[in-house]
Amino acid sequence: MIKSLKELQIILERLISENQSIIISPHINPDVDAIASSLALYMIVKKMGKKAHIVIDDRIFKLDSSIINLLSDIPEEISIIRPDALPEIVDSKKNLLITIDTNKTNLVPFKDYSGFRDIVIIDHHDIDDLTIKTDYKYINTSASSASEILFNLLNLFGVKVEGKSIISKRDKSAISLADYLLAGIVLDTGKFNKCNVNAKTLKVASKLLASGASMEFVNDIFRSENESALRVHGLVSKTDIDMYNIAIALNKDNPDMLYTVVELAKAADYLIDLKGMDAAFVLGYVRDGLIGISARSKGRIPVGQIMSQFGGGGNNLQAAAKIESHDIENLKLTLEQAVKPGYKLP
Ligand SMILES: [Mn+2]
Repeated sequence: MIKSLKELQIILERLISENQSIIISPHINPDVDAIASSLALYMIVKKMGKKAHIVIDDRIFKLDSSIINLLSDIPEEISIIRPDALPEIVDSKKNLLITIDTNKTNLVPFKDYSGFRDIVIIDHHDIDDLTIKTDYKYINTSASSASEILFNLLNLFGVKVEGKSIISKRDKSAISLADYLLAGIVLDTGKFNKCNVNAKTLKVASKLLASGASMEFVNDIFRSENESALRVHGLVSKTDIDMYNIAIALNKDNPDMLYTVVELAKAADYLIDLKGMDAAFVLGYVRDGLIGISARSKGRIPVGQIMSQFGGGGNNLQAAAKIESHDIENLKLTLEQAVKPGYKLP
């Protein structure tokens, strides 16, 4: 475990210069915090005269439109790669992997780590059994976000965040690393509404604004999030409550519509909160031929067990599964059959 940011800086300096290929991996289905902190880390590697590659894994989940927009804004000189391109890059014996905004084996796009000489984790989430095995773990659970950690790390490395250095490819407007990092903090703190906000968070936000970060840029990102919210409402409005206190939702009017896993989960979260609801299941295509199910329960209906019958997992309050299928209506019928035997009236 790495105990301080200063120690992290020293380790990064050594490992970045010792290794040939440097791979930065945010969690799969990256959010704004993961992208912003990956970009910041990219700048640190660049400052050290090396080139890094940021791996974006969109194979399982369809990325949110706000993320697609953010990624398409990033200038070409910053190497964004998909996991398929990794074997070509990780070909020497000197490869460094830095995971950011995650520490879990199931949230990075690698099956094995034998190709990496060194692995560094930079994260604000707690460790558990799924944490990637490495001595180089910097975990700061009191930081609001990976963006907050990276802002402080940029300062240690002497990388400037002010100045509109990144020119958006889409609308040619000038944006800076400060814009991205502020957006990361705003996202992870629920617009400064969550308990993970403390004086240090606000200090970083204040410095980012002083460095020229634009609230307009941040608000723009959330506008596309609002579009996503409307899609979630659309799903919720098409819910069947055929069975007593069990909600099953899918988009019957437009069954082929693609959703992100986050959207399915948000719809399920909304439904389980309804009064008297015991379980909620939301079905939607996450890509062509792959249907996601997000399941929630108040405890009486073992959704974890039910989702494991579909090859998924989770616990008995929150669970999910992904099923290869082109027939969502039929999957709903199978799900109804699976739900019924587990249901006991109070
Ligand atoms: Mn985060």
